Amino acid sequence: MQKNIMTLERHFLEQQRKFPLARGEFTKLLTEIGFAAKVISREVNRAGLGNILGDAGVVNIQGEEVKKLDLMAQKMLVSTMDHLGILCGMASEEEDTFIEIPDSFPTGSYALNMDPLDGSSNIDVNVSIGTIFSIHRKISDCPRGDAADCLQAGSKQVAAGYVLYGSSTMLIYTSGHGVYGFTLDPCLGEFLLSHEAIRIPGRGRYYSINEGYADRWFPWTRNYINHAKKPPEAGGRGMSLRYVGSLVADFHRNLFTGGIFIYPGDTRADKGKLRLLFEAAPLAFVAEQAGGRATDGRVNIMDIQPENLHQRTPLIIGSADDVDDALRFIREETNETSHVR
Ligand code: AHM
Ligand code: MG
Repeated sequence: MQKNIMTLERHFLEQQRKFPLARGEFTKLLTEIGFAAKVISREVNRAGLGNILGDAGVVNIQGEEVKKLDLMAQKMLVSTMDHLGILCGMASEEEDTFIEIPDSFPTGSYALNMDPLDGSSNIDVNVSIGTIFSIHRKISDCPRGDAADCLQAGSKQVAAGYVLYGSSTMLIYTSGHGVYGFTLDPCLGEFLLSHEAIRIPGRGRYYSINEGYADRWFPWTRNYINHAKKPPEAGGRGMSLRYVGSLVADFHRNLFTGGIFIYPGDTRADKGKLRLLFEAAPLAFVAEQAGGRATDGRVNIMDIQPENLHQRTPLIIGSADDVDDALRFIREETNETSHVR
């Protein structure tokens, strides 16, 4: 029998005792995210049996087809979080503007940013997808919150993490005191602590990038990737390629095995595709807390002050030494040109 079973809720309560500034509402907030994740996990697991695969028939602010499961996850998170009296509002990859708390519910002192279901292209084909979340303290003077509460730099996050719906469902989070991982026990229906003080190796075996876009890459990307895959005897790093196409899954693998994930700016989109608030900043917080790094090629992701909710950013994230290698190639190029972003 498994010893010392540590549920998500018990873990948060114990953390709350260790860090006296933590308040009960923060524990409640994270526990409720865990609850929403369990419901989303159940729906994702049985998606092929119900009528919930496929497009929802709408296009989001990014101009992308929204899937039925995207909408289900968005509704589940909003309806789980909006009535707690802990949030002053939310922002989501699936919603154009700041999500207000309905007048009938009290508001609180935190704001939630989320990508309800990341990895849209994999939703209908039973490949790993995820939910990404990030929590900030309310900073606006507006009694019921406004977009400024969600528009904060990554360094101001009080907690962030993701849920991976993979061969098992895992919740990984940090509140600035290390990175913890929980695995969903499908029989108990509870997230149980399975990984403590997660550290990303300083260097990794894998590089993750969409090589299908190589024709649009700036030279530094091509030069770095050539270096990453060239065998050590030829002066390279001899790394292998792994690319799922779900950021959460690619990041999660590299977190444990070491490696680097790159979604660069290129000649078609100089800021790439990924969103600063909903994808890059939360994972940057996790990466840094695990001893890794995250940059847009010029500055740390955590230091970027967002200007709009759906702002995109190039993302280079993973093992510290691998990210430093990539930065070296960027610096070599920026000495000659200035189109890194
Ligand atoms: P999504 O939020 O619409 O799912 O888009 C984000 C996803 C990431 O999970 C993944 O890293 C990336 O898009 C893959 O994009 P591409 O197919 O261009 O490689
Ligand atoms: Mg996404």
